[in-house]
Amino acid sequence: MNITVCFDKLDPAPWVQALQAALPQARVSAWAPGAPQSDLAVVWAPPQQFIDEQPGLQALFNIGAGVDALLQLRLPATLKVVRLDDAGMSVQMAEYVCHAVIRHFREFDGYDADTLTGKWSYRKPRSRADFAVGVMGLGVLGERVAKALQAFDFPVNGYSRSPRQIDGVRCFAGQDQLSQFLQASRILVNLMPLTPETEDILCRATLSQLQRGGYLINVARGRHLVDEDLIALLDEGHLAGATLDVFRTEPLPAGHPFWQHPNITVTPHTAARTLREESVAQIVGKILALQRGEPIRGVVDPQRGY
Ligand code: NDP
Ligand code: OXD
Repeated sequence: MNITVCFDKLDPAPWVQALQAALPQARVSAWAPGAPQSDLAVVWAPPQQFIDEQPGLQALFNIGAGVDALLQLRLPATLKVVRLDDAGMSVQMAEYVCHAVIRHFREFDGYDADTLTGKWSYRKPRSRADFAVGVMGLGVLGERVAKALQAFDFPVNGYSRSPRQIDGVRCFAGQDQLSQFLQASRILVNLMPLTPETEDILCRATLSQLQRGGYLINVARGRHLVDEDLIALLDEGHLAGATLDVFRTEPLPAGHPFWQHPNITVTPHTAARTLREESVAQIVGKILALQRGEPIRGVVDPQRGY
């Protein structure tokens, strides 16, 4: 079995080494133009040339949860695309989102500002009941986030494409229930995949339905958000702030208004990092399962786009 590794802007060497150590019977190598044919590939945002030069591939293992970059390529219809299924990302995502929610709810930005001027000043306790959190996307990451928020007693709403049931979460599904979901939420967490259906979904029409003083946490993809609409709603006072981890262009260009906006916190696409050890273990487990003819989790449905 030949396995090739093809990454955009990431050194493949440690992955080649780790995969080779876990699969001594296979031949693992980093892809370069003109490389020999492989059976399987481990990829992150590979170029179209890679796909075109490797028509014998049976499966692509994506080293992230989101496959939007991959599905923009022309892929053979028979090629199986497999995404990471948690692999240590859900706990990181839960940490990130809970941190952002609690920082906003408890007004820690205000205390940070007071520290700078040596001011000792309490803020009035706020009621959790007034800060319902809506989690858009109840998949591997969204469900973990919803449960983590519940542990802090926030009211949690959830939104997905198909109906879901999660204990203690008020679940909404499908476009027909989107307005109800938004109107029931004050803090919105986006954890949907980027697909033609979800592109630009965080826009004036949706964000303005959040309760007044709303707060956005976008940890999915930058192309979900219409940047100008967010800025306008913040400046008009309908939204109180936003924590953004993902952007239309990454790195976020110098001079982009998000950098300077007083109510926006920017992080560099780091909410849930791919962990090499966990990811290699998961991918190797799936390769061996496929060899035994067993079903695996995380196979992408190209029609749904995730
Ligand atoms: P999953 O595929 O497990 O979950 C996706 C969820 O979104 C599902 O609940 C799905 O609904 C829902 N969904 C999809 N399309 C729609 C739609 N049109 N309307 C409503 N709901 C929809 O994905 P993960 O939880 O593993 O990952 C989610 C995303 O997080 C990734 O695609 C990626 O973009 C992002 N991500 C960001 C990271 C970061 O560091 N910032 C790190 C890792 C991932 P249903 O349940 O009905 O299928
Ligand atoms: C992912 C990401 O999709 O890191 O895994 O964004």
